[in-house]
This record gives sequence, C-alpha cells and structure tokens, in this order.
Amino acid sequence: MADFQAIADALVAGKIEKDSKYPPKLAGKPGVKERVQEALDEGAAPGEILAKGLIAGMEVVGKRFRDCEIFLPDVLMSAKAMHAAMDILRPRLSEGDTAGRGTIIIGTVEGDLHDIGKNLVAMMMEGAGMKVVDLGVDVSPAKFIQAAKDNPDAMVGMSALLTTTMPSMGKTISALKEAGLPNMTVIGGAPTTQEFADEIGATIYAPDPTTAIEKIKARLAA
Ligand code: B1M
Repeated sequence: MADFQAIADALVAGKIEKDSKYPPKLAGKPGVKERVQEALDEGAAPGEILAKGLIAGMEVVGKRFRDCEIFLPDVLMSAKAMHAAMDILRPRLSEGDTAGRGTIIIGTVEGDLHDIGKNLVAMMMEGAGMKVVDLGVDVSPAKFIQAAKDNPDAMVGMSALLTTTMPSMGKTISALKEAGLPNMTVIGGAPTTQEFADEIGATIYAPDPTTAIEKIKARLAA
C-alpha cells in the first residue's frame, strides 16, 4: 500500500530529493521525488498519488501559509517540490491517444504567477486524453486571443488565484467576443465561483480538475 502521507509530508517540508540540502533537519531522508517513484513502483495510480499525496500536501501548505505558521520561502520550497514531483507524474498521466477528445488552451491570467493548480488541471486534462496548449502564467487577453485564433475549436481555460487578477478573466472573455471568436471558456482557481463565472459569461465554472474534465466532456458531446 503506497504511503501517500509520506508524499504529502515531504511536499509540506519542501524536501525535493534525498540529496537536497533543504530542509537541513531532513538531510539524507527521501524527498518527494523518491516518495512518488516508490508509490508508482508499488502500483499506485498516478491520479491517486496526485490527489492523496501532492494536492493533499499543498492544501496543508496553503492552510499553514494562511494562518502565518509558515512564510513565503517555505511555500516556494513546497512549490518547487511540487514541480519536481509533477515532472515524474506528468508522462504517466498523459499516456494515451489525445486525438478527438478536445483541445484546451490553458493559462494563468495576466498579473498572476500561481501555476500549481493550473499545471495540475493541465496534467489531468492530458491524462483524460485532451490536447493541451499551455500558455503558462501571466497570460494577457491578447495572448489568449492569438491562441484561440490558432486553435478555433479549442476551449479556452483560465486560472486565477488572486482576487486582483480575477477581472482579467472577464476581460479575456469580452476580448474573445469582440474578436468574433466562438471559443467556449472554462474558468477555475481558488477565489472563483459559479456566480463569478455567470457574471463574466464563462461557459463553464470548475472548482477542481475532475469537474472541469467532466463538464468539458459533456459540452463537447452535446
Ligand atoms: Co500566493 N497567494 N501570492 N503564492 N499563494 C495565495 C493565493 C493566497 C490566498 C495566500 C493567502 O494570503 N492566504 C493570497 C491571495 C489572496 C487574495 O487574492 N485574496 C496570495 C498572495 C497574496 C500572493 C502574493 C501577492 C504574495 C506577496 O507577494 N505578498 C504573491 C503574488 C504573486 C503573483 O501572482 N503576482 C504570491 C506568490 C506566491 C508564490 C510565488 C510564493 C507561490 C506560487 C508558486 C507557484 O504557483 N509556482 C504562492 C502560493 C503557493 C500560494 C498558496 C499558498 C497556495 C496556492 C496553491 O498552489 N494551491 C495560496 C494559499 C492557498 O491557496 N491557501 C496563495 C494548491 C493548488 C493545487 O490549488 O491553485 O487553488 P489551486 O488549484 C486548484 C483549484 O483551484 C482548481 O484545481 C486545482 C486543483 O484542485 N483550479 C482550476 C485551478 N485553476 C483551475 C482552472 C480550471 C479549473 C480548475 O479551469 C481552467
């Protein structure tokens, strides 16, 4: 039975791999890379490792940061560990044929550098067989528009983690409409809600990757 708690603990501690010097108190102990590999070798499903190990660990980081129990450098180390773990999981999640299951353009909106949630969503979409065009972070409406022109059948996915950057989602949707582009849109990210999605005219609101995938599939099948 894979030890998901050990994966979450390594992530919370920001321990990337055995040879990492940070944090000094865990010198020589396995990091998130070894823990994830161990779980895969034991036969755990990549999606389960993601949900029960990595996302669970990141939720702890989020709560501790909110409660001022840890500080930005700690969060950054956990974010780095998350990226390292995702590098191992990504190919496993995206095995399979991506033809005919829809294309998603995805990015974190202008002014926003948070990409952990966006990357998770992108990975899980790839895992579900969708083609993903990842524009990265701090994506301007103009960049979304260009990608939508290049991929007219794609749905445009936007992620925002800051209340100050949420309005950029509305600006992008307005810009798509003004440019006469027919692309449907999907939004998500911690501060977003169904109410906000309705307000800005997004096609789909999804609080998590699984809901995003289910709703996108339903729309494409309709
Ligand atoms: Co930032 N940060 N941060 N941060 N950070 C938050 C978001 C914050 C809530 C912390 C807090 O104060 N409690 C707060 C925002 C407050 C607000 O706007 N009301 C905040 C702040 C203020 C800031 C800075 C301004 C701090 C500063 O500099 N003073 C700064 C802003 C930088 C910028 O973007 N311009 C900043 C910086 C950073 C770091 C760089 C240190 C780091 C980001 C590293 C990175 O992403 N590479 C960071 C982090 C890690 C966080 C917290 C701790 C964790 C975010 C995270 O990764 N969560 C966060 C606190 C928290 O969330 N409790 C916080 C885990 C991730 C899996 O969840 O992204 O919600 P999430 O994604 C979920 C769902 O939302 C959904 O699926 C995902 C998986 O379930 N989802 C989608 C996401 N996108 C989706 C798209 C979809 C569908 C679903 O469809 C397209």
